Amino acid sequence: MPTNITLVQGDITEQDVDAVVNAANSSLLGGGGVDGAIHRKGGPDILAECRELRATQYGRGLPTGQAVATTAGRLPARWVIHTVGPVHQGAGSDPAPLASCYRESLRVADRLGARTVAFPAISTGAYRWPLEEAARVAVETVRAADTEVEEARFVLFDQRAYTAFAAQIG
Ligand code: AR6
Repeated sequence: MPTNITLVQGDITEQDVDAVVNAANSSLLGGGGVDGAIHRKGGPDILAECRELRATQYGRGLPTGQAVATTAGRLPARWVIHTVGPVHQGAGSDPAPLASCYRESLRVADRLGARTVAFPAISTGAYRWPLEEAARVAVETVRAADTEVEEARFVLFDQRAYTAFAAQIG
């Protein structure tokens, strides 16, 4: 069954879903933006699990375009799926690693048995991906995904991002 795509403007840390996706960096050790908000609100258990993942599986960091899960600490969600978006390198930047973030996050969600998943607009903040293109890649990739996830909810922080995603949904 195709995933039902929904859009909300708001804060991803407040979403009552099975899993929230974190726009992390390859260190998995936190940062600003969504990453900072998730760790702040979710509490120290998430970081402890991230450190464990670094120690056991990702000594050199989580590669761009991949995804890995931890529990969600004090967030309403059950899991956080951490993925690393690509940094935009200017005109002609390859969108494939950005698409991979969405695809791999859904793959991890399927492995967990998550049926509702909230995504931020990956790479559109500190990593500077143009919003319109990032929205197109996000929506196309989730639409095309072969997944058991029933709802993929894009959670857009501001009106501009919401409008860009809404334009892609049609
Ligand atoms: N809920 C939903 N969306 C949010 C929230 C929130 N609480 N906070 C920010 N956004 P960014 P990136 C939006 O910078 O571009 C971090 O330092 C924000 O408006 O969080 O993938 C990591 O550690 C923007 O549209 O992620 C990495 O080093 C979108 O989320 C780096 O930033 C993504 O912005 C990753 O950069």
